[in-house]
Amino acid sequence: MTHVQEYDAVVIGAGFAGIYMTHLLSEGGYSVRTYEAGESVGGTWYWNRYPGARCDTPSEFYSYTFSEELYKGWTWSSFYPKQEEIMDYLNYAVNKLNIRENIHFNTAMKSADYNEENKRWEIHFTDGLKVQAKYFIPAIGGLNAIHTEPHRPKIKGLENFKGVYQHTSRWSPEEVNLKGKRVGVIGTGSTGVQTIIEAAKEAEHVTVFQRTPQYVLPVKNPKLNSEQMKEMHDNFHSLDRRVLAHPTGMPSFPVLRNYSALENTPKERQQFYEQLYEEANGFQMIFAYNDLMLNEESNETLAEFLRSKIKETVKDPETANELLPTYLVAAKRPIVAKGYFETFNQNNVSLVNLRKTPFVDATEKGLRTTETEHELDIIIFASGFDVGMGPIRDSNIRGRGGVLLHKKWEEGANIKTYLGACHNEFPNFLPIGGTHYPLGVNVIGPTQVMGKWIYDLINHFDKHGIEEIEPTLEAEETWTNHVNEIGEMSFYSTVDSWFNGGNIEGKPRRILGYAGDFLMYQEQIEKSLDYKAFIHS
Ligand code: N01
Repeated sequence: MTHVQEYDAVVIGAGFAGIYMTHLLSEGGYSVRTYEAGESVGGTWYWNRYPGARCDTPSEFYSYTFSEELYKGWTWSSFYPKQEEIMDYLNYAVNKLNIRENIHFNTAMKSADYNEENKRWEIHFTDGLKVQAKYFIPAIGGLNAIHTEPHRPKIKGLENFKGVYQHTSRWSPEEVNLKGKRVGVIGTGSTGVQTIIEAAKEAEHVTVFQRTPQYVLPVKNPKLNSEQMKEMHDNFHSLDRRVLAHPTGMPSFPVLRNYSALENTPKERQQFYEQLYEEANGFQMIFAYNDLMLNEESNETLAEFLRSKIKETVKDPETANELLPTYLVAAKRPIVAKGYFETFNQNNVSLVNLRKTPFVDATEKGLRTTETEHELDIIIFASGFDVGMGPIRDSNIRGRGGVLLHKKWEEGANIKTYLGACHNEFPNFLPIGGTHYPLGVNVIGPTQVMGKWIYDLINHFDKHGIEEIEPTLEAEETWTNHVNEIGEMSFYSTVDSWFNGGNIEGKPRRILGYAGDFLMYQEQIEKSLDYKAFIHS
């Protein structure tokens, strides 16, 4: 009989969450093995290597804050770090935390089964490897296109296209050079917008295929000088407190006017929005007043301002018109970018409104819409993800009685979790960073809060010699109802997006994350610390 290696914990994925879990468990004396499908650490930042990939959370807070030494040992070069720099940072973190040895690369998970007899998880990998662990901790994120297929519009005859096509989440820079090429970009979310700006600089022509127009918040990206970096390091002592006290975990964006947008006259508002637009400080605009995310009428004042800026920027009125969003600002994930609308003034950029002229099929030469054939050398799918459900479905996770998690979730129609971190009938299964995690919050905050929560939970029950833990059905129901109620009340339910499954045709429309802010989320976590929600044996 072949020997099956057993660990206290197996972590899947070596992105921000996986690295943090690996560190906590290994420092706590647990045997932990982490399996990563890619050849490097980085997680989403490893896979999404598309042109222009950059983070829109300030680097000051897009960093681990649990270790002073780790924080102060790193220097960011700019306010908003590029994909390559985040990769360097995570490689630095793994080395500094001395956990590289725990990570097994180029190993993708295929399935995981809970064995009720020996109370261990059996995790299977695509290369035939099988391991066992008491705790199974997927850290694969919700926006994942590695443990599932990336989401692409179904375009008839794509196989006939003689050019190159790639999804941004599986980008290989070695294979695609946009210079001098005719490029089609499908999708105008955060990824599409960043890609379009870069492609417009070097492609012969960029055709933007847009389904829904977007608000884009302007940003400058100043370099960080040594004094600013020193100040960041010097302020470390208060960093965690500041992050935890901010509704989105980004304390550099305070509410600027602590009253309703409707309390200012239109002229006052206009002046204020103009000033903020000029300052171009990314997410700051949605914190201009304290009710922009709460009151539709207030939100509409900002929406109207942003639309006026699109009309002012884009010279061709017809194109400008096609680019105007109509829903509430930040009801879809806000986009932060520099110079997006300006690209439409370039001769080499054109816009296709897929609502008016949808795809018919792909041809040898490009993409055909109901209007015309667009000849292309490269098609870029910046069309997003089957968030939450995709990676869960294709990870084939079986709990008690061999029940598949995605079947229990009725393919997305009946998603249930407790705090997004555990599931009834799935003992010792503790995913971090996926379904029912906070939406609209700097992901590093909840990752650290929940990483610590998972570690403390394991530690607590282990100390008491407990073999199996899982939340009660009631705890799962209560949390899920809370998530759904808040989701329904929030702006996130007012327009189709990956927040609610509406980005994918036929996908059940369910809020996929926690729509309360970071403070509300932490309150819920606090309440759970008596562990009364758990059944154990
Ligand atoms: O994905 P998306 P993303 N036919 O789902 C369109 C994070 N992120 O990869 O709006 C035609 O947002 C779709 O259209 P519509 C961030 O959290 C962060 O861009 O659904 N079009 C949309 O335009 C972000 O929110 C950073 O109507 C179709 C686009 O494809 C998340 O990742 C950078 C279509 C998909 O947009 C996901 O962003 C990048 C179809 N059938 C990403 N299906 C930063 O930190 C979809 N689309 C800066």
